[in-house]
Amino acid sequence: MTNIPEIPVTGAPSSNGAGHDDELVPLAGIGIGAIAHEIGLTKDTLRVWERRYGFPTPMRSPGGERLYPQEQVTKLRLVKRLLDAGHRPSKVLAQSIEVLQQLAQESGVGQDAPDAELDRLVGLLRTGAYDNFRFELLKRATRDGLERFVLDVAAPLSARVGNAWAAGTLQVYHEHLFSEAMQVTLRTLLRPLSDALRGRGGRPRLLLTTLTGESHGLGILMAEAMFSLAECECIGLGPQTPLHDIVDAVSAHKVDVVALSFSPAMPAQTVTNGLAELRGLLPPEVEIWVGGSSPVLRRKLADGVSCVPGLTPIDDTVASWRRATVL
Ligand code: B12
Repeated sequence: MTNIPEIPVTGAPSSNGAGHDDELVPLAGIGIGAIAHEIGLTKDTLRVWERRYGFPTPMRSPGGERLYPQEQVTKLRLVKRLLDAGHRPSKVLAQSIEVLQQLAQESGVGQDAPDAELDRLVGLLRTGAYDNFRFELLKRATRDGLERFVLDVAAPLSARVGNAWAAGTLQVYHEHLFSEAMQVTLRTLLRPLSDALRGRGGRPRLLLTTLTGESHGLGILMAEAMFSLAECECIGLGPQTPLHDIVDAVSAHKVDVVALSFSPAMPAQTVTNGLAELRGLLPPEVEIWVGGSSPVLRRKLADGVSCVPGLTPIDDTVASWRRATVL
């Protein structure tokens, strides 16, 4: 969550309630760039909503910059999640936060399926028991195996941690600690498999990463685990690879498919522009497979870009590629 700085704002009521237009009164507010980044929207979208739907209603800094108070930030965060779940801006922006919370509850937004074991893991994170948290992840992963760990723990636990952050019961640093522990666990199990696959010529050969601006890297790591289990050769570059570096790596490693992950935090336009640009730079025979919970992926994508709708369809997607390709 962003810390909201105190910035002098003109035109706000003075402490005695009289209100002086020329008086500077410190009020807390967050700038449009920071809020757009935090919520995963463009600055233009925020301005359009303000004009079209009368919300948000930012204050102004002495220099005329928009400043959003905390309660509007909280409401905007909820609005974004409802839109990601398929609600329309015209139906949500004018509603009070109480109505939106009710709507979120009715549509299951931010709600976790009951699972006492996952709740216990989130509890360890919340109370700062990191050594125990890391140990429990590794124990579960070695006991259940890579596939079950990815599907039954890593994926639903990520969603739970995100929901807890959105509900204010975990902080951003908890998310960082969670990501670190999850990455270490996944890589520990994945490494011997990747080593054994190297040099076996398993096709398709995949390059896995996220585009610049998408810092969420767990989804693509989980996808790498599943592609490796499907006996594909995987080259994982980690998150945020610039487009030209992707193109260079594709040509150097004779890559068949570029696999990318998109979270809902990445603005829709950044996703579509990035995909269109990458498609134009790659040779046509190199496929682009995208996954992750960004709502943009549910829309029609550019030609030559396919959405893999989750981790379990990976086996079928790989099998179709193998059937369609003369190896
Ligand atoms: C850990 C985490 C972080 C870490 C990331 C560290 C790291 N190294 O990855 C840090 C702390 C940096 C972070 C930062 C932010 N985060 Co964050 N984060 C998360 C969290 C908990 C998990 C992230 C993740 O990797 N998810 C991706 C995977 C695991 O989930 P998925 O997209 O649903 O994908 C699934 C499948 O589709 C599949 N898949 C994914 N990719 C691919 C690709 C292919 C090819 C295939 C086949 C399949 C596949 O695997 C997943 C498993 O089911 C999520 C919660 C969540 N529900 O995801 C929030 C979440 C994504 N973050 C969120 C936000 C708002 C942010 C911030 C903007 C604010 C903040 N929390 O500080 C910043 C800024 C990030 C930015 N601008 O890029 C929101 C986004 C909400 C929205 N609607 O915009 C979420 C959803 C939390 C929430 N509930 O509100 N975050």
